[in-house]
Amino acid sequence: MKQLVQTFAAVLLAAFALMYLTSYLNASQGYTGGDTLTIYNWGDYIDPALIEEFEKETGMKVIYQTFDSNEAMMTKISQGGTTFDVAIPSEYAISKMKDDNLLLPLDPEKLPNRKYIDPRFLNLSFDPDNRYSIPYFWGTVGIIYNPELVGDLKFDSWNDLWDPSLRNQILLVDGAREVIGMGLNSLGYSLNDTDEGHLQETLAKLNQLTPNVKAIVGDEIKMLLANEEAAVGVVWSGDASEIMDDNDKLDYVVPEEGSNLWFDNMVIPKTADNVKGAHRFINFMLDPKHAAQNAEYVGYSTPNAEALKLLPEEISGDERFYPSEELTEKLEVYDNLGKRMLSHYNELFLQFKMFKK
Ligand code: SPD
Repeated sequence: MKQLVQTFAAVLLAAFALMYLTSYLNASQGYTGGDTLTIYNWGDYIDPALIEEFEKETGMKVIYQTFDSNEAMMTKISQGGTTFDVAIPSEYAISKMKDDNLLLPLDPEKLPNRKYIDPRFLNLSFDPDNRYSIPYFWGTVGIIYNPELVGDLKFDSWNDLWDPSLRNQILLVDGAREVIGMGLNSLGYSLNDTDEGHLQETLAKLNQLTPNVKAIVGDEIKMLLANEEAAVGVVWSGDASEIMDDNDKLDYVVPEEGSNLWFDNMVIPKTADNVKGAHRFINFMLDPKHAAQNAEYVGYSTPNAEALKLLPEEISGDERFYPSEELTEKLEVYDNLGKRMLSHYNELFLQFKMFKK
């Protein structure tokens, strides 16, 4: 009998140890169960207080992971093995993820707060009817600069970046589409150009920019520019707005040759485990109060019409970050160029980075 009790106790102990190990491994690898929700977002792209509020309101535990490019995010999701319940890709990535069958359709019944989104940001070509995606933030790519450090340059042209007076003064956002796109625009080409001659010409022109490029950086670009460690940056508009909050000497401009208009949207990847929780989170973020709080915290532009009304006029009325439809119509949205061409853009960007070293 004693031996039976001992065996039973040992089995029980082993079962508990296994349960503990499984839940530890699941959490560390992003696997989720019914009461956990794994979110995969860009770095610095949410007010952490909203995550806490969501957890309190729903009793769910949020596992939050970040990426720094659409390419890295798509690779991770397509490899499988890690479960993400909500992700926040940009438009061309959404189109590619749809093609690659990596997304689940959204259930509109579970997203009543979708009604607050400005119709201008719905039914866009990368996801007609918003079957798979709901707007999160939007913006442009442009130039932030310190007028005290750049002489007469106004950066109404991308070509101003090549001015010899800017030696070692420019920080570039670490994004293949952004840097190649800026090079293409500076030559008068579309930022979706796939002509090999134009792309090689762009690479050669970007290589000529290297004496002016101090560094190609991720989210730390904000701190470096706010601290005036460089005079100029090529950045996403929301980052510019956040930098200018810390240093109001700086200004942001979208050059006249054109630039990128982008949209980051919430999606539910195919590998989601907690689809109900994912809808709950998306609907929570669409609540105007939460969307306004988030926009104010991260500095990016909200597509939520009701949230916009809750923001201070100095934010919502700033045309640099809330440009009119008339202005945005002149900008280009990145197309899904297909797997081969997207890899080619990445290769060219890598060659530019190697040339810079
Ligand atoms: N730090 C958050 C950055 C998010 C920027 N998303 C812009 C994507 C443009 N393709």
